[in-house]
Amino acid sequence: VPSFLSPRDIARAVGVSESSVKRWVDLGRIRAHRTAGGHRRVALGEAVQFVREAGLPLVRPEMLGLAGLTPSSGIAIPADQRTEQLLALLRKGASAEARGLILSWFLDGVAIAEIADGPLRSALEVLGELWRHGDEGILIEHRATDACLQAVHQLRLLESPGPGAPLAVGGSTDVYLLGTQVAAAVLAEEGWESLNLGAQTPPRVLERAVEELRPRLAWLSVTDMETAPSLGGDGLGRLLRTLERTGGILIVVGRARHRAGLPQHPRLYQGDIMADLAVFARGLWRAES
Ligand code: B12
Repeated sequence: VPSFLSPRDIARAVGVSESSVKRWVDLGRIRAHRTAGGHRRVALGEAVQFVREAGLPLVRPEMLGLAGLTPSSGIAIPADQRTEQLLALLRKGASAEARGLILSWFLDGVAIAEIADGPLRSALEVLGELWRHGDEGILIEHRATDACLQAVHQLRLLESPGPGAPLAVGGSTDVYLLGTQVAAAVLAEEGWESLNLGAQTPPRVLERAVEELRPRLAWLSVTDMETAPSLGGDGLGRLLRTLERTGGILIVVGRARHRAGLPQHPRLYQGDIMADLAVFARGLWRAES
């Protein structure tokens, strides 16, 4: 995938004339720079953002490196049908189609947090019951998780934070990868630079990152009920003291966070869903800039 596109590439992708795209660039509707030779060049992330905001259908998604996308029908899919659609694809192992579907919602302008809190979470909740039914169920669940991880990774890459973006660092305290990966993508969508330390990140490792990188925001995703109680101990206390010193804030979210015995602390925020993180990150950045 090229990281910079010409007006012609974009014109082909959305099925309009090259001169229209050039005009939009010149009007500032699409952010671009000029090459030494004076040609307009648009970063992939800017092009994608433009497509999302303008509500243009992608007639040739492969021009933006988004092959496999479910072609947009031009009719927005009702939110309550998204879970069923995604579930059907994940169940039968149609991973590329599932990824394309998620991407098409994103390009239709649905926020990453809304995708994650809605269909992604709901579909996995259904599939999460299957492990009780033996290996076939476990296979379906694992395959679905892989498809979702890939989709979220792609969304994250499409959101490139600009210069001067504030930094956020986080991870998951257990084996669960999706929550922390979604958090990184949501933050990228809100204009943050994000560093995802991934699964099995204990508070002391996050503290190390805070010490070194001084992020304004740190996050922890807590999903496993068994290991959650060990979170609220010494390591967390030290992490919070370090954040006090560096001026950062910690947000702890995940289905098992209430098991973690978290203390009341001015540097500690708790939430339940990705939308909480999006709102919080937006507020924090505004407050400081
Ligand atoms: C995928 C999955 C796995 C995968 C994880 C793969 C991976 N590397 O990530 C694997 C196969 C490893 C796994 C293993 C197990 N799992 Co499992 N798993 C799931 C499943 C299907 C999906 C979880 C997921 O990623 N969801 C997608 C994310 C995006 O949604 P979410 O986790 O709900 O998070 C939302 C919020 O909490 C919040 N959030 C989460 N983190 C963060 C972070 C931030 C910063 C923010 C703002 C928000 C936020 O936003 C999200 C979107 O709304 C769930 C089903 C379910 N109901 O959740 C079971 C589930 C969690 N697993 C369960 C079980 C029982 C297990 C096993 C014990 C089963 C087994 N014998 O295999 C093992 C134990 C693993 C361990 N040591 O902890 C149970 C837990 C029951 C309980 N007591 O809590 C569940 C609920 C399934 C079920 N119905 O029984 N699992």
